[in-house]
Parts: sequence; C-alpha cells; structure tokens
Amino acid sequence: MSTKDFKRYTVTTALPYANGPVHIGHLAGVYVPADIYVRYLRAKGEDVILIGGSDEHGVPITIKARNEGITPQDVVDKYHGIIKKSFKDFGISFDVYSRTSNEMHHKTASDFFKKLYDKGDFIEKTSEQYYDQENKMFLADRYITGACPHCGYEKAYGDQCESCGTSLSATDLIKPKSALSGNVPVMKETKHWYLPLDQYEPWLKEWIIDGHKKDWRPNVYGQCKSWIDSGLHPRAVTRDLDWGVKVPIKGADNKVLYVWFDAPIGYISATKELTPDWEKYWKSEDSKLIHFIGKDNIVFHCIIFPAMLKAEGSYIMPENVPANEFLNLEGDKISTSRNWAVWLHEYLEDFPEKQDVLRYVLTANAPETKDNDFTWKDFQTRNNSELVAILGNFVNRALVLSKKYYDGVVPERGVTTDFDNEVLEAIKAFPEKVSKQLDNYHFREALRETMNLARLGNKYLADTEPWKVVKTDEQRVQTIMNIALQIVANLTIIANPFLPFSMEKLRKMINLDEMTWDKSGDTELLKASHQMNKPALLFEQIDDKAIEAQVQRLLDTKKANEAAEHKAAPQKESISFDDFTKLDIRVGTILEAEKVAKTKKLLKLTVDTGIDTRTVVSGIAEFFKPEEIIGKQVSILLNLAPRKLRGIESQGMILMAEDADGKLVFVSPTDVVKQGSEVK
Ligand code: B3M
Ligand code: ZN
Repeated sequence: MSTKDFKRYTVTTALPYANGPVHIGHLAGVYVPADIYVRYLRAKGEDVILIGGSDEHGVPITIKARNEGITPQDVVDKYHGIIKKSFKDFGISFDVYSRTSNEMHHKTASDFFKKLYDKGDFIEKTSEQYYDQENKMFLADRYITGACPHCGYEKAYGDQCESCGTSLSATDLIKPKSALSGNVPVMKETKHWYLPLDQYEPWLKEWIIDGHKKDWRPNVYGQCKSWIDSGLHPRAVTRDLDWGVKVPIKGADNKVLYVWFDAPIGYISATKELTPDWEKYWKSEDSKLIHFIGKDNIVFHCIIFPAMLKAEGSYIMPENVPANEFLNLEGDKISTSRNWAVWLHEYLEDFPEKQDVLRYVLTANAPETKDNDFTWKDFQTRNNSELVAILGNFVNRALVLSKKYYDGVVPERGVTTDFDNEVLEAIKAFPEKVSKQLDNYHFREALRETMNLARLGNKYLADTEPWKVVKTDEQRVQTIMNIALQIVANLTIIANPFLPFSMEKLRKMINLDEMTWDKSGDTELLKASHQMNKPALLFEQIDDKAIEAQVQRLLDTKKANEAAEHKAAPQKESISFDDFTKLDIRVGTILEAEKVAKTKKLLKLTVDTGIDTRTVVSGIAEFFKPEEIIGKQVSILLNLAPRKLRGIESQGMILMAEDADGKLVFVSPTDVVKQGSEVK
C-alpha cells in the first residue's frame, strides 16, 4: 500500500471538544506533528489539505453548559473562538478550521445517516437503558459514571475509561451513578439504531490485521488487533439527547446522532466548506487519507469510522493513523478538570513570540512510542542548550562574521579542501535523511536529524576557525564563509516545518524567499555577491526566574487540588450528652510563652483561664514564635489530668486544628469573649 503513488493528501486532525481551551497535550499529540507533516508536503509541492475543526456536540459540552448555567451554544461559541485562535497563534496551518454546530455539517452528517438507514445498514433495537428519574433523562455516555470493569478506575464514563483508555458501554460500568443527580439510575426502554460492527469483522481483519501490520505504529495496530480479536458487536449510533444532529427519520424525536458518529463526518463537512472539489480528497483512490489523533481516539478512527465509510460505499480508507501516546505534565496526567495543564493561550502570555520553542520541545520529546513527560526544566534545557546553543549559535556566528568581513555580501567560494568537500557532500545528504523520517511519521527523529545539520555547521566553523585564519588567508575565509552560509540557507528549508516562525525570520535575515523542498541539499542556494540583511538573534536564553514562576504556578495548582480533594476523617463513635458535658473547655488568654529548652516542638504557655493562671505545655513551637501569640484568646481543655512533659507539669490542653498546608492553627472565638467562657 505505502508504495502506491498518491496524487494528493487529505490530512485530518482530531476535532477537540469545544468545552475548554487547548493545552500542550493537544499540541504535542496531534496538531504539531500534523502541521510539520503538511508543511513538509507543501514544500514538496504536493496537493495537500489540513483539515480541522471543533467538536461541538456530545455530553462533555452539555455537562459544561449545565454546570455553568448557560446554553450549549454559549459554551461552544466561547471555546471554538479560543481554540481556533490558539492554533493560529502556534502556526498550525489549517486549510480550514470548521465546527460541527454549523449547518453544512448538520446536513452532511444527517444525509450520511439517512443513506445508511435507507440502505438498511442499521439494526433498529429497543432495549433498556439507564435513566435518571429525578432529571427525567436517559443517561448517555458521560452522564453516567462508575467503576471500569477493566482497570477498576472509579470515575470511568459510560462511553470510555479515561484511565485505561478502554471504550465502554454504560451497562459495562460497575456501580453506575448518574452524573447529574448522583442517584443510582433505573432501567427504561428506548429505541436506537445500531451499526452492526460484527458484519465488518472479516473486512477489518483483512484491511488492518493483514494489510497494515507493517506500516501502522505498533500501538495503533495493537489496539485495533485486540479490539477485533475480542469480537465486534453492533454499536448504537443514536442517543436520547437534545443537543446534536437530529436523527433524520420519523419516530426519532428527541434523539440525536451519537457524537462519535457525527464528529468524524466533520472532516468531510469541513472539506466541503473548503472546496467544491471536495470529493477528490475523499473518494479518489489516489488520495492519501491520514488521521492525526491521540491514542484514546484509535478505535473510533481505525474501526468505527472506517466501518461507517465502508457502509456508505463511496469513500477511501485512511492509509495511516499515526496516533500518539499521552504527554504528562511534571509527572502527572494532564487534566482539564484539575487545571493540571499548560494552556496555550496562557503560555503565550508568559512567553510571547516563543511559539517555536514550545513546538520544538514538544517535538523533541514527542510521545510517539510511549507516554512522555513535559517538565519546565527540560523546556529550559532544550531551549538553552539546543535551540540557543546549537541552532541559534551557529546561525548567529555565520551571519555576524559575514556582516563583519563582507558587510553581509555572500563571498565567492574559491578552492575547496577535502574537508570542505566532505561537508558539502554531507549537506547534500540531509534532505533525504529528514524526508525518510517524515514520510514514516517519525517526527522526533526528523527533528534530531535537522538539528544535526546545525551541529554540522557548528563543527565546520569550530574546525576551520575563520576568525583566526582571517589574519593570514583572506581567500580561504571567503570559501569557509560561503560554505557556512549554504548550511544556513539549507536550514531555512529543512527546519521550516518544525520552526516556521524562526525560519521566516531567518529567511528575512539572509534575504532569501521561501524555497521548495527539492532545493534543499543544494550547496549554492546563496550565490556569491548576494546581499543579506542585518542579523539578529534567532533564540534567546530562558532564565531560571521564568521557569521557577511556571513551576510555582503548578505547585499552587497542586495545593489547591489537594485542598479540594481533601477528605475529612470519618466521624468517631457516638458519645452521650453526659460524656460531652464532662469536658471542661474554656476560652482563655495566653499571658506568656517561651520555648522549652532542648526541644523543637514544645512551647511553655502561661494561660489566664478565667478561674486561675496555669501552665500548659503545647506542641506548637514549629508553627508560632512565642512573641506572636501573647495576648491571644484560645480554647483550652481544663480538666485533662495533668501530666509532665520535659519535667514541666502541663495543666490542660490548647485546642488546635490543621490548615490546608498541615500547619496548626488555634481554635479561637471569632469575637472577643469573656475570660473563662465555657465552650458548650
Ligand atoms: N472530540 C474526542 C477528543 O477530543 C473527540 C475527537 C473527535 S475526532 C473526530 O479526544
Ligand atoms: Zn479502565
């Protein structure tokens, strides 16, 4: 299959749910690799379209609307705008970025369903489904939660477990609970339409298990195989909801298409929006269809959507689905609800014009074969020791020396040495090395090769030392600088898919138009006597302070989450009222306080209890300085049997509670009360 000659490329990117902004996980998993790929293909002069859009249906949206007391339309209008802008800001070069709430999409999805329905492709079935009596609603997908039957994760949804990634049915959940009321749901009859996936099993086996064992990523192939091996079953493609694409047949009031039925059709609707010539991208055998997605979307793109396309009959199948694993953040799973993420719009506020730095780090550390971790320290190191020290340093040295020696005019290349010739040959070999990786969706490796070109440049200058030779052999230096500048020019082509903003800047500096990929490897891109412009720094150091601020923000988030997730200790055994009245708790005032010698934790307090002045030893020295607490009104248990601590008799106990940081605080009255007032 992969040796086939394709005339055009249809590249799709998963449609993010418009229920929140996008973060680094989205960028790393889907959009940066897709953008690198299409920028490369465009440079090769290929006919390629990059398709994207917001997924505006489904329960995640309606739940968000309900929680915020606004309409689903309000939710999607807000986030579609934010998401679209983030992608644009990061240079994700969509040919169209659409949305599934628009009319074109509703019509396309509706017609698609109708065609399958008319052909008799669906099974119509009445069955019992979970229903929330309090809210008078069927509980589709994320409206129901429970324990995952595969991994035991307690907050699995009715359609998917976010912990182990398994796709589920609501009835699979153990101890199901309504996400709306928290009630245990009841069963109630309802009619739905099912796509008989089981009928596509022989074809799926042949197409994926036999056909794509070699060219699909092992994680993608493996997930598909295990799904198919465990047996496919008819799958409902409609839901009892009022937000979505209406089911276009009689007797289906208050029913909409399942979001995973309509969303992938969104790729087709978006292409229609882009061009009246959309069919050639979807129905012509010489078009190569590629889906960029995250690993939680694999079965939908490799099994369910292809089965839908197969049922329809006139569409091509995806050639490849280069799904990425997950990107974690500082060791923890990225989570929108726990605000554990680096949001793209916030990143740009803190690091304006550093889009390429993030693109670089996310590609260099892309979760292509396993889950990976984003850390701010790694972000800083990759910026400072790779982008600045390797790429930026080489370009800057070449351009600054050319400016100094020749006022920015490219010098003649004279007689070349063996070493020069070796370097010239190496330059010629780069495009092929990078292409090979990109053609196989190995973006990390492609970027590593690209950086090797900058490394070659650095090594060439370090070995030839033009700044020394210039004192003795000016002609030799002209040759050296000419060759170094050819490396710079080559970088503007080869590094462009990865670092489009910086390479545009660099092209301006060397006064070179954007070049096609077939020009890369050319060692005479910059002709002698070509006038270049003023050089400027391509990348700058990121200092510790900027990184510490980001780390601090995450620590604050962690603290807030812990406080929110904190569970109070369970209630103790009941006691009688008489038991309670035995406790003599009073409000008293601390008169004196001093540290107990040779201890870390103990303070000796003198307390006016209203009935006497007594000594209490309290384990609070780590939290309070003695002078801070003098005059404070505190609660004290008076009739606790006295006991000796470090030789001092303690005649009572000061009552304390713990704050969010685990620090002890006094249980004090909020207003000033009478000395010796009883707590009752
Ligand atoms: N919106 C799920 C997700 O954002 C879904 C993807 C649809 S792609 C057609 O992970
Ligand atoms: Zn699970």
